[in-house]
Amino acid sequence: MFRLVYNLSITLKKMMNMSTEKFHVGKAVIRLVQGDITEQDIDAIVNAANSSLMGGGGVDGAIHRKGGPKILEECKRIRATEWPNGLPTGKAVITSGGNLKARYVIHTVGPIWRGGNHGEPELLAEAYRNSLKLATSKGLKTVAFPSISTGAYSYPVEKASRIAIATVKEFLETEDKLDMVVFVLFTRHDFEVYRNAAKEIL
Ligand code: AR6
Repeated sequence: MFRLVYNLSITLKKMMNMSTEKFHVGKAVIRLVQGDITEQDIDAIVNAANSSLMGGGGVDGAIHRKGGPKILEECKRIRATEWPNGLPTGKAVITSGGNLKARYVIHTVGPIWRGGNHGEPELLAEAYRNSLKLATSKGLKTVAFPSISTGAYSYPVEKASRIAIATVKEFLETEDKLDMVVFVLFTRHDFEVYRNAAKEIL
């Protein structure tokens, strides 16, 4: 009996982790998956970083932990050369993927939620747009995003998901160099929220 319940819970967990949804925009695909972005085998994953580029908690911490010290070294170089005062909100930079399966990490800074009247929607859209622009300028074809700003930066996920999906859609409509954009949502709840937004917008 214990074994049956145990096996059932493993199967259910696997099924939950396998949640995935696919949408088409032009010749590109937008895919939503529930999971861990550090496991993605893809050209580039996007890091929801902070201006320091020196790492932190959440997805940033997970990427640096799994990616190893090479990523931080490259971030330090970027700070020393391009952005001595830190990477401004909405901008993006790129490093290698270190020990990750992903070839590159694009680091961007989402806005901290301060009620919504401090330019947060436009800055969040900029973070997505500049990450995508950087990916295409490097000739990359596939990019995975986490839900930028909706963790430590407290952006309400219902609002953020609409901006994320609409911004990626707009980008793919005006530019046909990317094959696939994946949103990797860490929790079942976030996956459902993004799926609802995608069904409405795409
Ligand atoms: N894979 C996918 N998504 C993840 C993962 C993962 N491994 N880990 C967390 N998330 P956050 P922010 C989700 O806080 O709100 C950092 O300290 C998480 O559940 O990582 O942009 C930085 O250094 C949430 O849905 O990023 C900054 O200081 C989403 O990723 C600050 O947090 C974003 O949560 C940035 O805050």
